[in-house]
Amino acid sequence: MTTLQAIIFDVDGTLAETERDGHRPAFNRAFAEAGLDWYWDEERYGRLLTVTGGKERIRHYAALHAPQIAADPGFPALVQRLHAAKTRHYVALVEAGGLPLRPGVRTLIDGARQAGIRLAIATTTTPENVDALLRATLGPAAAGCFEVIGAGDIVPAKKPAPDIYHWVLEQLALPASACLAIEDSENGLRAALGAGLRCLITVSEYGREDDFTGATAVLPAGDGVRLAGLLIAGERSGSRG
Ligand code: XBP
Ligand code: MG
Repeated sequence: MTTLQAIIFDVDGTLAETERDGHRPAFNRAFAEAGLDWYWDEERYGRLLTVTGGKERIRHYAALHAPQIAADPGFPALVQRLHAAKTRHYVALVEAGGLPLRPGVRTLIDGARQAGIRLAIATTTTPENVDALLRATLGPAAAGCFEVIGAGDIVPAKKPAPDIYHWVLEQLALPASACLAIEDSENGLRAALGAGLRCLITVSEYGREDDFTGATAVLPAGDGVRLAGLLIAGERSGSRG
C-alpha cells in the first residue's frame, strides 16, 4: 500500500460552501452592473453548475437564453468584462467574511500538516478567488498551507477533464497513488478519477443529486470533512481495510 503523501483539495463546495451565497450573487451583481436583465436564482444556478468555469457558464447561459447577444462580435469581450466584474464582487463578498470554511476543514488541514502530509489545491475557479478565500479563512498562515495551487485557466480544459489534477501532480512530483483528492461534485470526481486519483466526496449543497460512482467514500454534508479526517488518520496509521 502506497503511503499517503499529499491531499489535493477542491475549493468551491469542498473548502467552503461558496456557490449559492458567493459566486451566484457575484454573477448577478455583475449582470446588473452591465445593464443586463439576467438573474440566476438558486435553482437555475444549480443547473448551470454542471458547466464548470465562470466564463464558460456565462457563454453557456447566453447561448441558451440570449442568442442575439451571444452572436454579437463583441460578445467575447463582454464575457471577459462580465467575469472580471464578477470576480471583483466575489472577492469583496469573501473579504467581508461571509464564506467560512466548512466544518472540519481547518482541523483536517492542521492535522494533515502535523502528520507531514503535503497539501495542494486543484480548482476550476479563478486564482484571485482562491487567494481571497484562503486569506479570509486561514489568515496570514494561508500562504504556507498549500504547496501547490492549480486554479482556473492554468490548464486548457476544466473539470471534468483531469487536466488540473495532472498539473498539480506534476508540480508535486508525486504519483497519483500517493495522493488523495477531496471533492464535492460529480465533475470534480470525474476529473480526479481521470487523473488516476482516489477521491473522497464531501457532499455539498449543490451536489446532493450528483452521481458519485467510483468515489472511495461519499461523506455526508455537514460532517463530511470531519469524517474525511478520520479516514485519512486511519489510513496513515495503516489500519485501512
Ligand atoms: C467551481 C467552479 C467555478 C466557480 C466559479 O470550482 O466551477 O467555476 O463556480 O468560479 P471548483 P469562476 O469546485 O473546482 O473549486 O467564476 O472563477 O470560474
Ligand atoms: Mg467543487
